[in-house]
Amino acid sequence: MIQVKLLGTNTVQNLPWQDRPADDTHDAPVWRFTGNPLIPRNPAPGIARIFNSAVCPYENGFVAVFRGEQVNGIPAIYLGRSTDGIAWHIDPEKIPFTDEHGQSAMPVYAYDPRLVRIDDTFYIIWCQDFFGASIGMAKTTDFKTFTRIESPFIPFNRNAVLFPRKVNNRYLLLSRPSDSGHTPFGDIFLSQSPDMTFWGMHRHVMSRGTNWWESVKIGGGAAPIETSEGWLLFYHGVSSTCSGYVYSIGGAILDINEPSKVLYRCGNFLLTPETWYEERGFVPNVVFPCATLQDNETGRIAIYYGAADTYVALAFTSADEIVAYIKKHNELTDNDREEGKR
Ligand code: BMA
Repeated sequence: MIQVKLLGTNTVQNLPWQDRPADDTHDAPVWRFTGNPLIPRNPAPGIARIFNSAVCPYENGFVAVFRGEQVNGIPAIYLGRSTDGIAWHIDPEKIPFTDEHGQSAMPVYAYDPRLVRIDDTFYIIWCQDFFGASIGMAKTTDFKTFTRIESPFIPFNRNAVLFPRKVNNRYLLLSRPSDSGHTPFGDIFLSQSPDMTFWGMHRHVMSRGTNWWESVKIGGGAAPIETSEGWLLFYHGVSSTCSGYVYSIGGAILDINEPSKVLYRCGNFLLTPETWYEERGFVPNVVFPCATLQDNETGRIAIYYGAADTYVALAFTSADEIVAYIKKHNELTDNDREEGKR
């Protein structure tokens, strides 16, 4: 098997981990944490469910930005802290976003947050109302003050994910332009910025797949992981069935210097709903990756994903195994390979 090096600076030695069970019969080398789901329903006053949430190493432990579905049905973002990445303390107050003058600047609603560290700044990226669904962003260095920064896009766009470092001296953001409803289409695009304010030089990265499990739409998941083989991307792929959409986790590897070029894309899903907490919930049959933790030394990767729009769950893989699996089942289309500029 190839030896894959994890190269990112956000390496963490104490990431949560379990070895793959010896009797695991799944085709893809991704296995679930036996303690799933991590957070029960009604985890704090006023919050009915927490799911589709992101984590980062911070100080000696971990922080999370949680999508908390409030009891009035409106999603908001809450802060969590953990020493082991498994047991979480959730702040019962919403994250207090402010503008650059320190005045309160709370989004009307906010969902599917990602949390990405670039140098010493942590960026929170989420979906919000901007006269239609679009992307909200904020930054913090201390998890006490959270300052909003400009929205990168006009509506409609959902599902934005930052790269953990600049490439060619530009910040990179993956997103999925969409519509105002349940969006029966969607590809992943890349946008670039010199300053995290002005976004442009848009490139197409990947189209929804020819394989059925990702044939309706796809969207970025966890922040791409820098490896010796390219940027390892866990994303979500959606198929349409008689009883609604099914969300699975897919994997691809993007060119390290030109990430709009896909080098490998796995024709098989890596994880698809099959446990009770993925099949049963507010929206059944959803696994929705939002973050990873990884350790450069061991190549271990912990994937945090939302389950059934109700729970946060955890799965594991290793850099060597997952890259080998993606390469073995590689199925690229012509537009995956191209720079994505027309
Ligand atoms: C998407 C987003 C996600 C959600 C998924 C399944 O459009 O709204 O937050 O997990 O649908 O309901």
